[in-house]
Amino acid sequence: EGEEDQKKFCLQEVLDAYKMCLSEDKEVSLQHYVTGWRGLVKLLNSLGSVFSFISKDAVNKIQILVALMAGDSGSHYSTVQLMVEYELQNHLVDLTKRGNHPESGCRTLLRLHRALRWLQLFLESLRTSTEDSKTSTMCSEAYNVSLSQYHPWVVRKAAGMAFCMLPGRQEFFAALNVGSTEQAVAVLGEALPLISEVYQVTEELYAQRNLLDLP
Ligand code: 1Q0
Repeated sequence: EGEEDQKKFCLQEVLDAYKMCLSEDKEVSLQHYVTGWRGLVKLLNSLGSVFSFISKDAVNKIQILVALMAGDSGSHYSTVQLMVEYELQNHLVDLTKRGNHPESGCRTLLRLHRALRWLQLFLESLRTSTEDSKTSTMCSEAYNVSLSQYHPWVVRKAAGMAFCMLPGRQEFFAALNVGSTEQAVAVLGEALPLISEVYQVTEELYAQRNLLDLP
């Protein structure tokens, strides 16, 4: 394993990624979007191996996007806006049913985008939680009103079981590696508006282009 993989998760890194993700004219940088997810996956992995079925899927999607960025058409994948234009114009997206393009950038990013909504709700709940709040409850409540609607019963069941294995609030905040609980809450307060804006910009772009239901 490389040095990078062993480095401890740090919430500040994720925060920085989302800070750099949006340009002044609201272009979403794919590079920074991916960096944000890489950091979150690192955190998820540090919480235990019961979450690996989740992080494996996230890593798979990250790798699809990284390959597109590094590929021959990489110049069209610097921002989400350019990616959408390029893939639509060149008919590289399966729009109504799975076909020749099961791994388009558009449908792959949509899966992460939906997960970002879950993250937004979970972090907001964590930020405003009190000492006796349960992380597993906050996590599943966020999941139930967001990402779960896109998952079949068996995945929802597995996710529910994994949530029960989340560390308690105190330990969870410690895993964020930004100091005391109070400091972690402050960094979450800083991160949330950034994550929300990235989510909002992507949501509007996908809605305009009718891409919110890509198979
Ligand atoms: C802490 C627990 C994290 C729980 C994350 C909630 C997601 C649970 C969903 C589990 C499903 C994973 C199995 C695969 C599903 C795929 O079928 C599905 C659709 O893709 P496809 O190709 O079949 O159409 N994939 C997804 O929906 C993508 C799911 C990606 C989830 C990525 C979550 C990684 C992030 C973890 C951060 C945890 C720490 C949060 C606190 C951070 C504080 C800053």
